[in-house]
Amino acid sequence: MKITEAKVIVCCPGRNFVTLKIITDQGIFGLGDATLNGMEKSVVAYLENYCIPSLIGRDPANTEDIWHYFYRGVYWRRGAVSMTAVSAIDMALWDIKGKVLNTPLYNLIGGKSRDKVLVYCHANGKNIDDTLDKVGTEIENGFKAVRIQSGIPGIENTYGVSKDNKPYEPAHKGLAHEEFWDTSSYLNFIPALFKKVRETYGDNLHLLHDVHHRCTPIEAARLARELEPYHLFWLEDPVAGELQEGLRLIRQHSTTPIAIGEVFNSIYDYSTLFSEQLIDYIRMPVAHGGGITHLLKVSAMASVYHINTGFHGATDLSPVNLAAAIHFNLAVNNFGIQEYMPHQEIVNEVFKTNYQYENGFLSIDDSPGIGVDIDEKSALRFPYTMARLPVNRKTDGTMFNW
Ligand code: EZ4
Ligand code: CO
Repeated sequence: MKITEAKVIVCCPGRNFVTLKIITDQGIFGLGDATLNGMEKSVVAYLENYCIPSLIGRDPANTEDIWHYFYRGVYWRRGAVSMTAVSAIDMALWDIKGKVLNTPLYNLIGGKSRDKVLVYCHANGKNIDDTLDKVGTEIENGFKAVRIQSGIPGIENTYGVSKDNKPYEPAHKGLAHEEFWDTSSYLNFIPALFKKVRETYGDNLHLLHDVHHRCTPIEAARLARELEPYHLFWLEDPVAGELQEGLRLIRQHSTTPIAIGEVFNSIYDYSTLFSEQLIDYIRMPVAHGGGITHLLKVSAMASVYHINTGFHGATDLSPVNLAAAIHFNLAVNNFGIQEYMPHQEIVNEVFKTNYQYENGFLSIDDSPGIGVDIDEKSALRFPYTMARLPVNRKTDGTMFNW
């Protein structure tokens, strides 16, 4: 079997998605998610100008060799843009492999270790009362785990918290919004929020919180320690992860579990965090973390250090990524939790999905490969729209230095 064609499909059903479609001489094709929020066109250019010409003629079965060809073979390796492209190629090839062998992806990577995948949803409120209401709604929707974010007194805009109840979308149309951030207001507010949540809803709900890398290590250590009485499932991205040693400080002060790495893209971003057991969950999604081939290695290494998966699953990753993540999460032993925000209804006009949410869990049917399809004609109805993630400054105007 040979790869005869590959194309990149860009569409914007409510938000931008980039999809790689790899086609073979036997008519079987595979899909990979290549969406990188706010940087979509860079991945498109890399795939079209550099990767696709080198894919033509290769045997799609050789997922391991092709992964190394595009990772090591390019010389200028790693980085979010190139790793998103490598991930999309890898995903599409595993999709083809499953279709050729007529079996779902999870069967190719260990079979089912569980029948369904525990997910967490988002409760984003304007203030404490609004946030508490939103948590209540998600409990009614059956969720066993909720990520809680809230507008903060003294901060005009809080990342990802919409002022008008729009669907979750941290990116804004056009150029990047400039927002202001004040860490001391934030640190004073968050423990009080979680105290209220526990008082209102009790001890059984799993609670998560995302710091979006806005603390220094010592600030994060204070937050993690002050949140201890509320037994978080995890505290996410407490600090920027580039300085891996920075996580030592948080660990020395707190038993709050730590998740990190939605912006990471290779195992080398994690090596110190793993070997010193400085974190508890890995966040790289299939679409940015090197695809199935690389994440199998990352999660295997993580399991040696008692670290579990907790993949990024925001709506700015496409249904192809979510389906691939469900297969992966069904298979690996050290699955922890999967982030889940339902895509807007309009996304279903382009993507035909094979997964289902029920009562706090996601499951997937047994269609071969990843099992998601794209309606290319329908995709044409939703052209790319420029959008960027916001930029943060301190209240005195200094660029935030995380
Ligand atoms: O900032 O998906 O854990 N989830 C998150 C998300 C990410 C966006 C970036 O595109 O942090 O809100
Ligand atoms: Co996050």
